[in-house]
Amino acid sequence: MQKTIILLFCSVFLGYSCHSNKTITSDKSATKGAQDLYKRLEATAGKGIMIGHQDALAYGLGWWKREGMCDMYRVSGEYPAVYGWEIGDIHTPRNLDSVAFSDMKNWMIDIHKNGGINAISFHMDNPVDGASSWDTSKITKDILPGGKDHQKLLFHLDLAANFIKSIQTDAQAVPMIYRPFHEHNGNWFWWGKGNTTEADYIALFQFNVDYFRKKHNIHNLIYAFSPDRSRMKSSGSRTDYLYGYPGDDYVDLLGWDNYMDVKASNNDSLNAVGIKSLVTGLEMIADLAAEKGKLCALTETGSESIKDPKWFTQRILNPIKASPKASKITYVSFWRNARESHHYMSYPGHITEADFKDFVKDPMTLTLKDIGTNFVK
Ligand code: BMA
Repeated sequence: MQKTIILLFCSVFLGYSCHSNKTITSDKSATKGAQDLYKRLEATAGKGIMIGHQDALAYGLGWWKREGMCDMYRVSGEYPAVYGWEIGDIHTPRNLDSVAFSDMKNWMIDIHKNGGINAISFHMDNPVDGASSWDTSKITKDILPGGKDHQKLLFHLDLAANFIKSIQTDAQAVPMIYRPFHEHNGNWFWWGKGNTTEADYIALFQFNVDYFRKKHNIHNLIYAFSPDRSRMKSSGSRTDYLYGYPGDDYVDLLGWDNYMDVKASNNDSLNAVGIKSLVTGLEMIADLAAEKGKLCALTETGSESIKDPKWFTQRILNPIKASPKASKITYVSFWRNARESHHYMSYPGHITEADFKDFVKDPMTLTLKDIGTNFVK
């Protein structure tokens, strides 16, 4: 039986609709589209995990911008359910990875029309001197309200807001996930720990949300918070996870970036420590999300160039499936397929091809076909 049919059956007869009573609580003016998207994500929690991929339609190994092309599709015959997009360099025609914003906009609209889900991340340049988001100058205080460079923050936020508002179908704003200032517990971005105080980080996140809502009247976003595993002393620690948490009125989805980079002991080829750390962290986040009435997801993951042929089933899927709590995450999103030395999704000819097909075939994983339609009719 197709997974789609199972989900439809479940939604009608097994009370998905009960689960779906949850709504976005952070924004009383959330659009119906945003509420519906929230409910769709919520409805699958514990029953299926949507597969996501960054820049899935923009490029992959050996190709750039070809209609209908997508590495996940080339390997498995299925498209992702969740599509990650990056809006860093929003003040130029192309993002920091050379994807034209005009193309991104068209893809986002097309994805929405086909029932897929868009998720934006934002490697915002250092607004003060125009250097990249990896510039670690201590500038956060200066760009907050009252700071000497506040206008420079507004410049980037206005551009981001206008881009988001331009993504419409039938004159309605397309609902999407927005994940700003991610991995803030690491020290590699200007908004990261050590480069800004926790209080200023929180003020920045909150300012962004308030500015979008009040100044730009944007109410179609599901806001995601996403610390990085590598800078948590213990992946199961709530205190570590909640460093910089802006509050329940500013967050709808508890995310987590985990690149499975816990060091394995010499003779542990599967890296049981890394797997345990993944599951422990997801269980903690799922509990927290349930208490707060929020969604949860593995917002970024992958293993650079994927050296283990069974990585997708052995290191991600099976460990998550074995934990009813960790299985509550709504999606797992793999980072971009830039080149052989920097890719996180399988592609034709890669050692993970057979395993990735199994990963996609598993009843637990959900693709575009399971949640929407498909690009190839
Ligand atoms: C990083 C790398 C970079 C990229 C950035 C933003 O993790 O993939 O090459 O520019 O994300 O997408």
